[in-house]
Amino acid sequence: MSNNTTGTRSTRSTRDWQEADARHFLHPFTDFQSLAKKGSRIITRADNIYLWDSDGNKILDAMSGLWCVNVGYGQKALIDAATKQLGELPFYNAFFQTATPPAIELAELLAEVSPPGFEHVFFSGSGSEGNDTIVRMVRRYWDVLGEPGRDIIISRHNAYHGSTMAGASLGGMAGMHAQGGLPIPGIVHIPQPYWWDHGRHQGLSREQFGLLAASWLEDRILELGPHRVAAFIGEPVQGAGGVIIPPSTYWPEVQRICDKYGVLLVSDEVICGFGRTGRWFGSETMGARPDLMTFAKGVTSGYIPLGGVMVGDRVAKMLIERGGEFAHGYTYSGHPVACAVGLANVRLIRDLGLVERVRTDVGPYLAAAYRELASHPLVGDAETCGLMGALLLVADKSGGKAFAPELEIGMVCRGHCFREGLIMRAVGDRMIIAPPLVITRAQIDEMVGLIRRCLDLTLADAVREGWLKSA
Ligand code: PXG
Repeated sequence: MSNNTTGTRSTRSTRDWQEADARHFLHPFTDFQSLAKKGSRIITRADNIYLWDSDGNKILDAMSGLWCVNVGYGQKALIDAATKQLGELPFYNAFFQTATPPAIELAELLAEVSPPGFEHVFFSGSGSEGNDTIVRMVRRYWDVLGEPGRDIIISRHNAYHGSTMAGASLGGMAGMHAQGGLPIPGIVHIPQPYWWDHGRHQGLSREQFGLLAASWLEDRILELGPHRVAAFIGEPVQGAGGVIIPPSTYWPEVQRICDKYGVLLVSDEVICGFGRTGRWFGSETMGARPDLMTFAKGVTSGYIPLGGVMVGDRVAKMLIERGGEFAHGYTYSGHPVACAVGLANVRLIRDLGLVERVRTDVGPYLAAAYRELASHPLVGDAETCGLMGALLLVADKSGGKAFAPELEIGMVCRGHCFREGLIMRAVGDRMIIAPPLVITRAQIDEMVGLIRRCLDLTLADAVREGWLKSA
């Protein structure tokens, strides 16, 4: 037990927080021992797009917390909704012929903002749980239809679908599969639609490559036998994988292939949902019409945990009319406080016109800034989709050669960001952002100024250390 359990927030020093943290708190996706040596940065408060740490440093949060704080920090409508609901009814379940007003009203509102054909929602507590629901629901659908052997779900390498057994199995992260005997049976992976790695060297245009990458889905369906393939799942834009924006030809072709073989199409909207790409859902931006959509994060702007699945008519009709009891659910399915916050959040996104703003104003403004960043000597490729952006760092701009992996150039750049008061993630050599949707043009200028400064500092390191390669 800690010897300082009585300390109040204001009286504990950063050092004290770090020591207690290292003693007791096992962080997600973390090398515990190495974090204990370095010490965590303690984040104590936030407002709009900024965070403050326990030493009083102000930080521009270009990652929206973890891809979730779409409306920015400190929104009174969300705080009030939570407070009011906590007082009125902090919890009741939805299992035994009961429901609560916030869960019903949020379900109603989600059906309204979703594309046509989505009238039903199944709530979970997170994106990972939402994808567990996807696996259960997809297989149940084919069971009810009398095709129980149709149980394989196709996903992609370098996808991220969560960290539960099913989520991590659907995901295509080799490091996760290596721990704990994953993937679970019945989940297979095809290569991702990443032009830079898989299409550029073959001399294909991005559009040509998009069709090729989609054809890998058809190849796999035919290899397995269409009667065995239940569903295909993908993120419209891969987030955790490094903001991999597929060519415009990819998703329409994936849609055509799924239609051809009757395979269910699942769009994991955990990151892309709720305005991130400039439409309510990323699949709308990408030109796909999924049967199921996983959501989480942006549904409450991360103020409180909530996730779920939007269930399209094809699946809903089968489960409702012919399925009997669906033996699946969570204590917190339709949690009233989470749903009250979700309701306030989705209304706020709508009232502030944030989705439209991303599509027609701040999204294009960020895209223009990134076109300029593309000329930086370290940047091989710069792309955005709505308010997601990626910069690929290269050792030789003219030939696009990569840095030696052991240099961990992304982490070098991230270190500069950390010191300069900017949160930008590194995924390998891709530097990625996904700022709150409320960010203004002036704040985008500020953010891009910081990004440029961190790139300059990284370039100076690379020159000094002789890491750059010539063409
Ligand atoms: N699907 C997608 C597309 C996600 O991005 C999940 C599912 C799982 O959601 P929960 O709520 O169970 O975490 C996610 C989560 C990263 C990072 O490193 C990304 C996520 C989570 C943690 C880290 O970018 N995305």
